Amino acid sequence: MTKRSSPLLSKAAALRRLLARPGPIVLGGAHDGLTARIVEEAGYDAVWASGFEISASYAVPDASILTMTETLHAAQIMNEATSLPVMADCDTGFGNSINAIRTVRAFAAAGIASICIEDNVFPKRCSFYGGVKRLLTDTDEQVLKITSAVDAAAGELVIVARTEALIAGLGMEEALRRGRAYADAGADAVLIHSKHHTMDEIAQFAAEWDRLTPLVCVPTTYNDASVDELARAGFKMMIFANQGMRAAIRAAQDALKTIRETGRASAVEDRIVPLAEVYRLVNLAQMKADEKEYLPADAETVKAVILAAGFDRRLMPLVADRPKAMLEVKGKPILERQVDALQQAGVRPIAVVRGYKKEQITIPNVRYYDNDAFEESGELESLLRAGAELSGAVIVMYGDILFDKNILDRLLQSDEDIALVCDRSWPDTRATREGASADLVIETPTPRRHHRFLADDQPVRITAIGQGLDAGQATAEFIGMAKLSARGCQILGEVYRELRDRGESAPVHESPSLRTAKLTDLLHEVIRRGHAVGSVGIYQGWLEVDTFDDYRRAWTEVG
Ligand code: SPV
Ligand code: MG
Repeated sequence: MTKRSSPLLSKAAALRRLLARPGPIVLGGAHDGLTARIVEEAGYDAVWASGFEISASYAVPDASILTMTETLHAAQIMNEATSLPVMADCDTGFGNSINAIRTVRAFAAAGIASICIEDNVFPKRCSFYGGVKRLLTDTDEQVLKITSAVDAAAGELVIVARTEALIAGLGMEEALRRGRAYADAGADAVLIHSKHHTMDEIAQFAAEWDRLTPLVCVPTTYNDASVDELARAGFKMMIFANQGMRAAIRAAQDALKTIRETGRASAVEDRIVPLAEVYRLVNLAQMKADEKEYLPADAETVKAVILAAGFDRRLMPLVADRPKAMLEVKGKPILERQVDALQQAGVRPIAVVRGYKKEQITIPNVRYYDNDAFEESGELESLLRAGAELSGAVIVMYGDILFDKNILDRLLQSDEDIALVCDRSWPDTRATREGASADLVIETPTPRRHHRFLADDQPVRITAIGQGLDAGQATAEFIGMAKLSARGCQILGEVYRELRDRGESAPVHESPSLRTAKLTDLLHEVIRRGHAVGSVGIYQGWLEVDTFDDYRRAWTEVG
């Protein structure tokens, strides 16, 4: 079974643990499932669901243009794609305190570990945009907003309060005043944002910080500052907010431009990941394992060909006006019963090869093929008429058999390329069948007698088939129902062509010529050439309508 471990800790609790442990917590910016996974693989401690990146992925500015639900959806996708805690950039909290409360509840319900709320007024403007008006929410109101978020989080979701005082040019004192007020309101961490090109500004803030609340920074403009330097300066969390996306933009621009210019994709082959890398990142292997475990083994579609062309003198005058397959058993023709059983088992399309009294076969929803030369040809010739169906998996059955549904299910489960349903009651019942023609088989290993209801514990193969086999040596009787895989169809085709090339009038096993040959004659030749023919063993549960006696039995046995 494929094991999936579910974490014992919530992601919020996991992030709280990281906060309690010594050392820095390094976050990588992401905007979707794939980038969140890349952040995780690169060894970060947590994912920053960046408002800047998410907005850019919609090709819109980072300016409160996206809604709370759009941001939540993006954060959820990231959260599902990574085992790391996700800290979601919630800008202003999407409005006032009332909006912030709903935001906290929605993100907590989605299993997001943390949200960050900043003191820009709604609608916010990205901290780095020049020439835009910068207004911060009044400190008292922002304190109430942080309090509302902390109360709604109830000690679970981690609330990060961010001040833009330095970005807005309000000075260090105002930044510290705001930071302290948010810490005192219960924020789990305080983010001090800066657009200076060195870390001096935030280092000064950290040096003057006089609360226990941990500090967070975003080294985008002061990109020379290292994690170690920032940690030494007093920062607990560093957010590398957008470098992944900026790298991807450059790579995509470059590759697409080069392909357009050169006219061929091979020009960029050395700078793009192979497809297999994408398969790995999306965990295709897991999907394949799940398919094996959780999809039915016979999910491949299986077709059917029913051979119903022949005329059987033994049933005259019952078959004077209709082919045998249209004989009714309790008001329903044999063929219709077969089609029903196949359809119920999901087998489709179903093809019927008609011949004798073909106009009498009028069952809907089946495909018809005709063997008008049914009088002078054999079953094999009829099967060939439906040659168009002999690709992929296909059930081949005689049009005069009635069978229990579970027999068809057993056959569908077989993974042999060629599998025949064989009735192992033959050795027990042959004494009562004296004189009746039967397609006998010899199987190996010899099936154990008196274990009739047990499935074979190893593949049983057929080593001989035919009506002329020694009845005492035969281990079972072929019931006229077989399954071919795509490879099985190929094998039959190859052997048939070999026989045809030998000359159509040469005898084939028990038949005087290829044209009059039966399916079992071809199967004999297949076995003789060393191909495996599997046996799906059953014990009774079917009957063939060849004689009046058979027909009478059908009436008593069929429900
Ligand atoms: C973001 O990534 O959206 C941030 C960080 O808020 S910054 O863009 O640096 O403001
Ligand atoms: Mg942002």
